[in-house]
Amino acid sequence: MKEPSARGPVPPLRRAAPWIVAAVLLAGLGVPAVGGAFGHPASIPAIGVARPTNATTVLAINLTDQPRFAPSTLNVSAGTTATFDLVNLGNYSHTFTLLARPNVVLNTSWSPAELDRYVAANGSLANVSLAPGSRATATVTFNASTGFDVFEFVSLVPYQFQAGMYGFVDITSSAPGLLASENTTDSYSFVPNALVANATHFPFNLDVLVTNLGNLGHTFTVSPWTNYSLSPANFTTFFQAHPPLVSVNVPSGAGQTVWANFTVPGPGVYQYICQVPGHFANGMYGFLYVDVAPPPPPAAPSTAIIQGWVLVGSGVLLGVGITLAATTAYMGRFPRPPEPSEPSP
Ligand SMILES: [Cu+2]
Repeated sequence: MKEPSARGPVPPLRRAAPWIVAAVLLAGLGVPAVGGAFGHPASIPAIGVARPTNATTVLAINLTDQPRFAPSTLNVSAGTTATFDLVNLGNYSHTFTLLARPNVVLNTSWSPAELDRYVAANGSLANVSLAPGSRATATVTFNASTGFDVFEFVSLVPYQFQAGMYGFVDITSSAPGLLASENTTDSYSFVPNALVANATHFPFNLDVLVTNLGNLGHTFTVSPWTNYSLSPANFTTFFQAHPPLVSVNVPSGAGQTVWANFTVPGPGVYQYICQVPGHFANGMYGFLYVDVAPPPPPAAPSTAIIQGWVLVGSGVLLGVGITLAATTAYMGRFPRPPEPSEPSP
């Protein structure tokens, strides 16, 4: 076996070379750690809260001596401020008296006194008297919680209600009740990935304005089931069996928007996903919390560029590296090599 000493003593720096390389590698791990490359904080999910719509509408009603309201049935979207534009076409006075209590149909066999007592006891949303030929307006806000309610209106002039002068305002489901905003990104995420909608009546209408912050096309697809987590592997077959509450295509291109208008049948947690292949699997989903408290908001992100554990870890790595480098530069390597047995010839 050839003795190493046969080639003469190895220079100390050459003997130390592997240790120096190892030390540089360790120090190299520490430098990017200090820079935060391994401690990059995840994006913080925000929570979007649905708010009532603020639409306004004008509804024209004629009051006649037949006596009738024309039309006698009106549709108003929940969340709408409605202005009733009232015109008395007749030669008698009439009133437009919109009852405060929803979903009550008054009995036309009541006497005028009984009708007056009911209105006095239960209140009205509007109560306007119109002299013959006059015109007046009444403005009433039907907030989001009135979705699917029906309000009756009557004339309180004696015996007009009993003769058929009444009608109904239907608060419809076909138009906005609550509004929310959602965004899509090219990093396969919904921002926010939690929406909160609080309602007192069900079902109610929720309109979500989805804006594309990136360039990729997406879908906004809401599961019909509550408290059920979809799987990237089975959502296609799931939606074939259980159609989503809504599924809209979010057009590609930054700034593109689309409305997702749908009816929420009841409280619970609804998952929404992007159906574009691969997007859901990459984390493109969120949850709609309906009358359910969302999870507590995440802790505020640290404003420190370098977090404590990153500093400690990188400090240890740098220390080990510096110690090894200094030791090998001074001593060569461990253990010390055997002394040469004999001088070279
Ligand atoms: Cu997508």
